[in-house]
Amino acid sequence: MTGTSTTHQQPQLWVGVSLFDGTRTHDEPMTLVVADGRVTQIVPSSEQPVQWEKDWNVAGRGGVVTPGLIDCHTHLVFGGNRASEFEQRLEGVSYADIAAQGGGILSTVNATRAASEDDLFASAKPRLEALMADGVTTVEIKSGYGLSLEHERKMLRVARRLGQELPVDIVTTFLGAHALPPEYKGRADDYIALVCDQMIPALAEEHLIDAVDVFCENIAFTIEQCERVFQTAHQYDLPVKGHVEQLSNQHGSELCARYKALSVDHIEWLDEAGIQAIKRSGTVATLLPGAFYTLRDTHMPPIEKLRKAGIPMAIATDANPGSSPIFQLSLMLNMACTLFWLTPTEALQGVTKHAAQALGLSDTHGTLAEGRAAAFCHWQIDHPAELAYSVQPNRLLHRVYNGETTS
Ligand code: DI6
Ligand code: FE
Repeated sequence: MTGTSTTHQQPQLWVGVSLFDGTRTHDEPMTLVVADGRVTQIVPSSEQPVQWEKDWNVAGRGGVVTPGLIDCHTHLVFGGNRASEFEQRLEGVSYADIAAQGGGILSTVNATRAASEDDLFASAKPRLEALMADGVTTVEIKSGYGLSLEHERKMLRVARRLGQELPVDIVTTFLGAHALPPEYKGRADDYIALVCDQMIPALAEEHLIDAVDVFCENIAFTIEQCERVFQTAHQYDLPVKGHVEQLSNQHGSELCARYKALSVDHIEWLDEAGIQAIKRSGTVATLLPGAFYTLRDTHMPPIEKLRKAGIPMAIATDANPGSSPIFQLSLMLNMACTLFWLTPTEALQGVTKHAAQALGLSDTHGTLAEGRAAAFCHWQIDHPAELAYSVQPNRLLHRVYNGETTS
């Protein structure tokens, strides 16, 4: 540095921290140097030159540093809420029954269609801020409650605007094949034709889509219909992913693997053939313990088999008004361990390195390394495992995004 520029800020130091870097927790206290929005050095604190603390700012000392957390599967933009269905479920009506009666996703579709872009922005913003206050610096947001070009566009524009107005990276996913809109009842193939022939081309042209998702399930779309959507996505050079094997095994994971999907999500009913397929395709297995918990699911995803196969496991909130009205990613760390028997390290990898991979962002996000953009969290705890161990808000001391401390 020449020292002539006034725009360069003094490097900031984070000294004597217990560092989880996205892959592992370092054995000894570490020091991070942040300059011009980047992590420029990571060294053991015992080897830190004395001069550093004399010349530069110490922004934090002690505690734990992790990469900024990544919520790689959310439906954060939606109208209304479904508290009344929560009450129905408590009276014994199942999620699938509610959906079959025109409630569930479709009741959120009605409320989302009725909402303006500003309404949707205003209701999504505090949900996003809740995630950010919990250490999240990257969030994937899906469409899928509009189910027409006009309303899917509206949702995706809101997602993009959230990323422009708040200090957080937003990745958008088009989920037109989420549910059959009422006006297409009995004409699912026609709706899929609309998704493929009109929605994806228009929304891709408007740069509103980073990836394409489907809901492959007996209450949603068939393998053949999902494959049509994937073919179209690939024509527009968009990566794909799938809500698969959530309520039954439709072999959606094998379809996803054939299309080199970034991730397969839910996967409670994933079988051996599916595991081998996603292993070959390098697809991430995304676990959504909040939906498992909310739906009182009892069919566990095949964690031990995934682990043995060496498949990267991501963890996300699935934040949505029906099956996972949960806007706290740190709670998912605890649930992943308690419900799914992940280790705290696996859980932390699931919201950092592996979540980045599930979004196709491995080169830039999810791990802390010299040269990377500074997106990390400084926590008031002694060891990274504590993040998964206790369910406790307000432990975030600093959230650093693009080198700026935002809380
Ligand atoms: N699976 C989910 O977990 C969400 N969508 C889906 O396909 C649930 C969406 C909702 O219930 O509103
Ligand atoms: Fe979902």
